[in-house]
Amino acid sequence: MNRSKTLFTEAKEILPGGVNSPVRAFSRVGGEPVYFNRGKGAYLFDEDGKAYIDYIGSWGPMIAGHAHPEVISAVQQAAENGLGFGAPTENETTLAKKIRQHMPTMELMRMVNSGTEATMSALRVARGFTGRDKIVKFEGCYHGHSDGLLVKAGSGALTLGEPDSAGVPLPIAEQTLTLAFNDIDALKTLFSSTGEQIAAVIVEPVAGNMGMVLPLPGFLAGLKQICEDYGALLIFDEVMTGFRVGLQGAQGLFSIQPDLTTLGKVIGGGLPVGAFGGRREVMECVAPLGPVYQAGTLSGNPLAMASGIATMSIIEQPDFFPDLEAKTSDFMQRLEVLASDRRVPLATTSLGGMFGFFFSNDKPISNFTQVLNSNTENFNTFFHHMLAAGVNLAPSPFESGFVSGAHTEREFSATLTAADSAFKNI
Ligand code: KE4
Repeated sequence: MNRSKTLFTEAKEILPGGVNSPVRAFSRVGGEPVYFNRGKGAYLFDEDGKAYIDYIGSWGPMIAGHAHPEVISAVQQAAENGLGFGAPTENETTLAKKIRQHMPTMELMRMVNSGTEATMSALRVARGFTGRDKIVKFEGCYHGHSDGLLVKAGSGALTLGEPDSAGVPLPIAEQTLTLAFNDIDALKTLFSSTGEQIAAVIVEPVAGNMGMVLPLPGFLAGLKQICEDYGALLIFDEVMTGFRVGLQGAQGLFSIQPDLTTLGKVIGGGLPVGAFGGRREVMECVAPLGPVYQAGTLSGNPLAMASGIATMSIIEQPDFFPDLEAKTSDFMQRLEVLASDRRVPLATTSLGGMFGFFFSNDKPISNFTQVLNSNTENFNTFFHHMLAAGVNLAPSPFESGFVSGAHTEREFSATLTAADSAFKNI
């Protein structure tokens, strides 16, 4: 009995590709998605009752583990008081204060409902504050699906951007310039010719959407300096890394103070929350204080705030991140040893509760070109072997993996046993 197959066939008749977000359709890895109907701790359970050790965690939010009792209880209590009032509530301030306690660069911030809304709004604020139109992003970094960010490099890195999706008007794409991640010289060259027109540089401080790629030493500091030199704003898109790579995010790990930060995922604990914020003088541009308009019916929703506050309270426990960092790093090191013993080239990375791996001889992988040269066929073979063994990995080589507070040695050793068997098939 494969109830997932039946459900997917039914879904494809009414949802594009049968999904509400493309990566879930298994287009990168082939085959068909598994339908889950329950999660608990480190596990998801499919429609036929099969258990999977989960390393997607709803793409990052489930850092406390699925259905954590404290999070569920907080959401239940909030729900009993109603689902939304369309008016300010105390918990919006409470969550904002929790965020700022760990990310003091977010002096003023606004809640939204997704990472896309957060980055789209941050770009508008940067343009409104600087009066400039151009934006710089990096190849392989993903910042959600707003028009100005679905852009790829033009024919030459210094030329105007081209749409990376149908439906994005060329004039909008041309305002976004795309460079190679970790190439600070290319950024200096671009700014020397165009710097006065650039409103902001947006970057995933640790790239998580081309697989996981760390910044090279000096890259982030170089971004910060160049932005300062030319009066552009530095936007850290920490939708994925925020409260995932550490309690202070990537900005704390790398001691960089961005002008604006965008957040999502963990701060909602699984419910729809995003946030953008930063320097007070910049954020005072935002309506109703200033001329940059931004709004949202469900922004600051009581259930989402309750879920975010409960999740933050769990990860603020003194031993949460030291334990998460240690077990995730140990997991990746053991995976790399197993691959090496089986003569399978594998490069792994981890920071906090975030990890990535590439089937590649390159070590480290530091840019999108190297990512594209990794062996995606090996990834697909590995992915399907692991899924059959009850291990749920991201269905794409260009994603990252996530460990929760609920993952224990029991899960890691079962995962590594399955991985060793998979490596024998590669
Ligand atoms: P959302 O609009 O999906 O909440 O956030 C967009 C976003 C912005 N910035 C970064 C760094 C992100 O990683 C994301 C979304 N991440 C993807 C995972 N690669 C979400 C999964 C999906 O698209 O279904």
